[in-house]
Amino acid sequence: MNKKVFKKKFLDLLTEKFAISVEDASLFEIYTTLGTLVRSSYAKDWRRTWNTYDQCQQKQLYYFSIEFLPGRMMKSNLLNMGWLDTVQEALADLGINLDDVLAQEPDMALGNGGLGRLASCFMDSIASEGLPGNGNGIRYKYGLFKQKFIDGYQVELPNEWLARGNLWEVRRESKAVDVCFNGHVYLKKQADGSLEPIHENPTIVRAVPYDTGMVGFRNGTVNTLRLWDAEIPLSEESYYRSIEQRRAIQDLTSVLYPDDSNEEGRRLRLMQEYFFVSAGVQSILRHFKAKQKDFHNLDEFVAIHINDTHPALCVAEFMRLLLDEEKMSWERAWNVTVKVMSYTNHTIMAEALEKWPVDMLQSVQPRIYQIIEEIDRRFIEEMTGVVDWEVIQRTRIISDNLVHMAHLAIIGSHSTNGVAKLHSDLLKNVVLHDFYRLYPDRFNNKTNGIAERRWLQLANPALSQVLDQTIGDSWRYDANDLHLLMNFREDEAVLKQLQVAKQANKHRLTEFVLKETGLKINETAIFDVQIKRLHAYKRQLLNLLHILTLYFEIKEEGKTDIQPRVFIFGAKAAPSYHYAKSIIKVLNEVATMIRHDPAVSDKLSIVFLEDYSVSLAEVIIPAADVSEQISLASKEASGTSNMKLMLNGAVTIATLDGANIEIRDAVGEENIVIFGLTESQVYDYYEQANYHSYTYYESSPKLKRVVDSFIDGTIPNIYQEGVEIFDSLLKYNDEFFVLRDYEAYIQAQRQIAADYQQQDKWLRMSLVNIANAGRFSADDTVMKYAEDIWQIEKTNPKRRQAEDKKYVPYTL
Ligand code: 26W
Repeated sequence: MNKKVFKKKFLDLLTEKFAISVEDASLFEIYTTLGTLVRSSYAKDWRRTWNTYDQCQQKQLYYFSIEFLPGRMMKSNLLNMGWLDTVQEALADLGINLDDVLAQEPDMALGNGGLGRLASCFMDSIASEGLPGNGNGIRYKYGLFKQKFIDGYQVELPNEWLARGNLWEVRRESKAVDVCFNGHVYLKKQADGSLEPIHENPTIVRAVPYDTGMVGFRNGTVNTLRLWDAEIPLSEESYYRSIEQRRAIQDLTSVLYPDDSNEEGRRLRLMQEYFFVSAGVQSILRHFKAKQKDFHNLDEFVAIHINDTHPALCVAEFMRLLLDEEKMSWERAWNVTVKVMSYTNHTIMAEALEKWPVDMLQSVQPRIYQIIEEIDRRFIEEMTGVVDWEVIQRTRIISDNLVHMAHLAIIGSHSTNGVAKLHSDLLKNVVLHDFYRLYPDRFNNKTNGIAERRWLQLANPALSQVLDQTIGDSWRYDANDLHLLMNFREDEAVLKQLQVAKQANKHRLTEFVLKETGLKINETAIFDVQIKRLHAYKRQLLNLLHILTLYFEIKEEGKTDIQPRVFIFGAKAAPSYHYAKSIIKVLNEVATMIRHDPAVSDKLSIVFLEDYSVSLAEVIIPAADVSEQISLASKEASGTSNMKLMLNGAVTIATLDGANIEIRDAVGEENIVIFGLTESQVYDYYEQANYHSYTYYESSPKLKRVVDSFIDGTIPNIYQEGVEIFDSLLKYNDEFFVLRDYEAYIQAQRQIAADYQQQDKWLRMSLVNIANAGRFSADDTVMKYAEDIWQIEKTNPKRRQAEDKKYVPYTL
């Protein structure tokens, strides 16, 4: 595939599709033509990949996640196919800027934050490692809401991402399955005395799969992301006459629930969870059945991964099909189910652990509830006499009229892992300690990783070029080779090149901010970045206390030697999360106050960018100098923005929480700035219940001045929100120890300013962070999952070589 061939094919297809010449074509028509070309080119490999798995009878992984956050796919597909540079140049020859074409693609934002993005990073890595893995999720018509700031307040707008179609998906009508809800089930005695469950007058929904190719990096592997949509079953057309009934079916997959840490407990959410689980499991067993294999060793061919508790019904649905359809005995069905299933926990926040009311689950899917009841009864029976009754009470699946989904996932699978060392230890020693005692071998850690192709090669071509010139391009194939950069930490020329690349990215972001907001930011200032969902435990409020401290030091203490800083925020709050929305309002009001105050605006500025997304992160992260990872220790399971910012040369200011600890281990104390309570100090406070935020407010005039500014009118237009925050810190005793960590944080920020002023030192710190970021590659993470949990293998190299010999890289 070369420029000449590409241009010919592209212009021919443009004519064929739109009967126009490139001069008259709109950017969207050019985008659609390019996408069609790309998709048709990897289609052959997509089919061959699937056939290879089939012919090799390979064990396959099915990664069940209610969220996927791929962002845009065009540039990633072009990179992984090895077309990016050629297409960029060819289009430039035709007077087209590839970036303008790429901007035509809507973000596929079918997720809230960390969990969804991790699933998409994993999809990219599983394909790039040549592992037989598929994604299974929901094709929401509306993605995560679009965020607008009206008068500083977050306003949510519908995100109709499919409005102009989606050229990456293939509708697979023939692979549709029916999913049953509601109705009631009774057990009918059969002639042979067995009891046959009869599901009477169920609501039947047709689940139609839409498949999207997951293109591996330069290896010819194209795996499948299957997203399910709900439709009215053809046969039932007549039955669902009323608009309401028809709407209810369509509503099933219409919208992504925008909460990422607080279970709303809505019936529709539970139906969504069962919908994509049942559709996915049915299609897996249908495929397996077609291969006439023996169901008893299903686990040799199928691995199902449960991404947090949202797909935990996989355990019961798998049992339902093995029992009711395949007539397997309970014991044998259970045995194979546990071997097939594995579960990842992504949060210890109590309010995020799903517990569904018994009567709700019973009415949504009566047969599934029956099976869960039996799983629970047998669990209790098995544990009775083995462990104390209290332990059984605490670990059983159904208690206080609630179905504890994490308990079902742990009892029903052979592996439960956390997403960073500290998090996995907290699961074993605190949150899931009872289960750890019952099943010690099931618990393990798999520290998160990121798709370094997207977060470096795609997002940061300037730095990628410096790396190619300095250490060669092997890092593009194995991110661990980034470590070769360590040999250049004393090399002035290389440090200078890193500085130039960072400055170019800061300039790019400055231009973007100007275009999007009209704000002119000082691109020589420190770009201090906090990008993640708005949540009290992530402590965007602590970041704001530092900004206000600098503000008053300038305004009221006449301090002048303040290192200019631009504080960049990206954050959506769940629409029902009132406190988080108040923090957004106050952040925006302080931003306005500073911008309009010439005494400080040359030194300080806050840029709160609207509608944070994967694509926006790709512009912000390469421009970051400082990475804010300041959650209260023990609360952030892992974090992944911390890894992305490190990879792009930002220096991290962090608490010893989640994966920040492993980042510190990777770069060394001198290349990161750590502060604040440790997880054990936090737990000591919980034990002794002796934290009184007031004492910190009273003991520090600086802190008192800052906290008082929330209610004393210093900050305009925040009366209600100011009081809410003031009370949360004092009256309600500051749940996330913001005042307790304030002093240490301010000191740490002083350290950052001092280090930044010594640019050679700073650049060396930046280099060491880039060089050691390879260990957080999702390629390595998924390989550990594959070896330890899923027992899946890359398509055997011998077969692969044979295939490769015949295989011609992505031709046109
Ligand atoms: C029921 C509502 C709900 C929805 C989503 C509860 C919890 C979630 C997710 C589990 C929240 C989430 O995204 N957790 C984040 O997962 C990342 C990937 O492992 C971690 O890096 C983050 O630390 C964790 O907060």
